[in-house]
Amino acid sequence: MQSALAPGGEEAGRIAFLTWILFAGAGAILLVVAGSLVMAMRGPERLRQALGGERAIRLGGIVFPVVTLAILLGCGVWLMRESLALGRPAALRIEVTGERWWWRISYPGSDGSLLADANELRIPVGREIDLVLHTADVIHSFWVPNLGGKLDMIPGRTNTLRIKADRPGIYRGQCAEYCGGAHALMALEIHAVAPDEFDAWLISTQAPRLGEGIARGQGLFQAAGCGACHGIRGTPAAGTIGPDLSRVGGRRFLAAATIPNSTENLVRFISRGQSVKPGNLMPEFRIFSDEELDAVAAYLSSLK
Ligand code: HEC
Ligand SMILES: [Cu+2]
Repeated sequence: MQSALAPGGEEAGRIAFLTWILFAGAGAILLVVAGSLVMAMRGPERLRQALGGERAIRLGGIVFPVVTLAILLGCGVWLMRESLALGRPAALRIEVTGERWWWRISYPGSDGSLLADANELRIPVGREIDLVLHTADVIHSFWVPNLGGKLDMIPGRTNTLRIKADRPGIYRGQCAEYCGGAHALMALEIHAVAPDEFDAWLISTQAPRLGEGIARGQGLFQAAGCGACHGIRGTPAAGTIGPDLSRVGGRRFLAAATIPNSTENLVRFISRGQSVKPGNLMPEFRIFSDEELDAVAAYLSSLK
């Protein structure tokens, strides 16, 4: 469930708290205003005069909003100070770059290298993480409501969002700034897993496992030129234009959480991707026979 009212971490909890304060405060003010309106029309003469006087307008129309909004602003900045990651950086920093229309992810490898991945962000539960947000093209906005606030990815700028998941789970997010044709199909998932599981995963991702019986699919992938845009660690495919596919077989969804991951859907995306995700920047590959498509899909599914 993608909802800012079901927090899965402290940061999101603070935002939900602020939201409830706003709801309650706005509700109370609405009641008072509606009550005053009725009194101003139907109330006793003295009350009507008081409500229509200049003093009521100065107090209710200027002093009250200025004071309340100032308190709310202070409250918001205070509650949000952690997520702005202004102090010391978190131990784990993961780079997320908005692309039309998918998410590029780079984890820090143990040897200082960057490990490329895409569309499914894995984080350890209970640890603070700084998401270092960039964009490769236009303005995107990173928003995973159950884990934290929304932060724009602005050309030429780096914004840092601090998040922490309190319990394991899958949290869905969505690009929250219109970024062109396939914007609505630019979602992502954050998988919060136990810290040891995360560490093991990060080590294993350095040299992803290549499945067996996939030589034909791998050969076709190479020959068709997929490697010009896609990288797969441990193979000659080293493209960086499209999502890294080193672990594509292990993702729950394809094409930025557009369709569930399956060999069938891999075939669909490769051969008729424009009908799956209209306007996406990967050309459709109609050169393959059905048998060849199956082989390429089997190869990609094996990359976990
Ligand atoms: C011109 C560059 C380019 C070429 C060549 C290319 N792709 Fe892509 N590919 C992309 C882009 C860009 C995306 C992201 C599309 C989106 O989600 O908006 C993508 C997405 C994908 C995805 C989904 C990845 C994910 O994380 O869900 C798969 C699978 C894929 N391509 C396979 C292939 C295969 C197989 C070939 C060769 C037959 C190929 N691509 C050739 C650019 C390319
Ligand atoms: Cu967008």
